[in-house]
Order: sequence, then C-alpha cells, then structure tokens
Amino acid sequence: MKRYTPLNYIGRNKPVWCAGCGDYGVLTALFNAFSQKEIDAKNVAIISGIGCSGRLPDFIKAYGFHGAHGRALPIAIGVKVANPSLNVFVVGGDGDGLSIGAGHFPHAARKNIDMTYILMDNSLFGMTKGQFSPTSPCKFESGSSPYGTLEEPMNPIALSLIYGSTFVARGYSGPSKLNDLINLIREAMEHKGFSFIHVLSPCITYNRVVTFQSLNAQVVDIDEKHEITDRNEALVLALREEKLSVGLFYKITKPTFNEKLVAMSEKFGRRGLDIERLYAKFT
Ligand SMILES: Cc1ncc(C[n+]2csc(CCOP(=O)(O)OP(=O)(O)O)c2C)c(N)n1
Ligand code: SF4
Repeated sequence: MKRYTPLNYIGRNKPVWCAGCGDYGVLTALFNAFSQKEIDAKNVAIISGIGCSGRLPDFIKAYGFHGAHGRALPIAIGVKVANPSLNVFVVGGDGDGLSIGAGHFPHAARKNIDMTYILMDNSLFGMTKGQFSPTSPCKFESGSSPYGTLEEPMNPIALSLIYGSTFVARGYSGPSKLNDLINLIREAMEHKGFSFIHVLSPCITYNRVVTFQSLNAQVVDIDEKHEITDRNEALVLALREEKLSVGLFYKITKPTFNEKLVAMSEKFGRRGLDIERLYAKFT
C-alpha cells in the first residue's frame, strides 16, 4: 500500500525565504494537509502570482504555475474549468491579491469556482522590500510611507463574504495555530466551491508592527457556538476590531461553476455545446 507522508510533497527546490518567515508555516501546513488527505501530487495544481509568497509552488511537489503579479486567480480559473479533476490552489500575498489583483477576487468568488485560495498576508510588499500594502495598519511607516500611511486597511474576510465565497476562514502560520491551519486547508479541499483562507503570515524582515509576537496576542479562536451558515454573523465577527478571529467563519453549499457548466451542456448539447468532448480534449 502506498504511504503518504508530508515528506512526499517536498519539492526539488529549497525555499529561499528568510529564515523564520511566516510562509514556512503555510508550506508545512500544505505538506501535512496533502499527506492527511492522501492526495497524489499529480492531482494537484498550485497557481501563484508574484511575491515572496508567490514562490511557494517552487517548493512543493505538485503541478505549479508561477504567473504574473495579481493574475493567479484567472489562470487558476482556466485550469479548473479545463480540468475539473485537479485539486486547484491559488497562493499569493496581500499585495498580489488585494492591490494589483483585487479585481479578480470578487469574480472567482461569485462564480463559485471549486478551488482553494490561500492569501498569505504579511501586511506589506515583502519581495520589493517592505512597502505598505492594502492590509498595512493605518499610520504604518515604511520605505514608501515614511510618515505613516493615511488609508484604512482592507478587511479580506469581510470582502470575501460579500463577494460570495462559499467557504471563508482565517488561519495563522504561527506554531501555536499550525494544526488548526492544516485542518482548515483539509476542510477547504473537501469543500465543493470557492474556498478562501486568509492566513496571517508575518514578514520577519521588514515588518516591525505586524509580527509573530503581536499576532500571538491578537488571535483568538472562533467560538464553537458560531453559526457557520449565517453570513451576517460571520460579517460581525470579521468586522470585530479588537481581536483577530481564527477558524471557520462561513460555509454553505451552492452549485459550482463546473457543475453549472455540465448542466448547461446537457441542456444545450444538441445545439453544439458539448463540454464533455472539450474536457476529453484537455484532461
Ligand atoms: C506588474 C507588476 N507590477 C509590480 C511588480 C513588482 N512587485 C513584485 S512582488 C510585488 C509585491 C509583493 O507583495 P505581496 O503580494 O504582498 O507578496 P509578498 O512578497 O509580501 O509575499 C510587487 C509590487 C511586478 N512584479 N509586476
Ligand atoms: S522578505 Fe519577508 S515575506 Fe519575504 S521571505 Fe523574507 S521574511 Fe518572508
């Protein structure tokens, strides 16, 4: 019998991240989630944008595509629609997903594409040396905001809920919450539809404000009594300012884009729309 261990998924290239970067926690969580799900690397595709976080597909054994900055989601949509049998993941930073690529997020969510989007949030642009990002706290001082930022940060969980994601969660790459992150990734893989996981993943090199230490004091588990099918309740939790809730905010079941496509093909097949024939061509 084939054995699955986290070591099976280690890629050929060694991570080039700074020692201690939060992104190691996300990579470790993926290794563990994949082995617990006993998934073959050949059935996984990981698509990324550009940034330190975007380098993740280089370090894991699976199909990977290191795309253009902010364009991972549309590439991944194409992959999933063309080959629905693949487990598709998107990984990228807060700059990638909420700045240059922000326009793609609502559309991937509202289409309910069956994939998992892991937004690795370090509250700045790590790769380009620490400029402020859409999730930097107000008054954040950086090379590109020497007197502090003027704008309020975006709230990725609230946005994801409003955009129509059918699975919305927050994890933390710190050691204290690594097992929870593994469980969230597993749950997201099991969910049929667009799963969004906002992962707090600090940059230890450029961020002196949002750190493992500050996050350890801020994160709090979502109460077991939280009703995960209630979007209003999830939004209230997401907008809570004093603490950062981690866990599953929201999960509902809705037909996925691919399911709707197949149903449409069945209905209009005789008029020339034959999705199965197209799938056979690409898978
Ligand atoms: C079209 C384009 N614009 C700008 C850049 C420069 N650039 C590379 S990575 C990056 C931001 C990275 O920040 P984030 O997405 O938060 O990822 P991190 O490095 O923090 O993981 C930028 C602006 C680029 N590569 N391509
Ligand atoms: S610069 Fe920051 S985000 Fe990039 S690898 Fe180093 S610690 Fe991680």
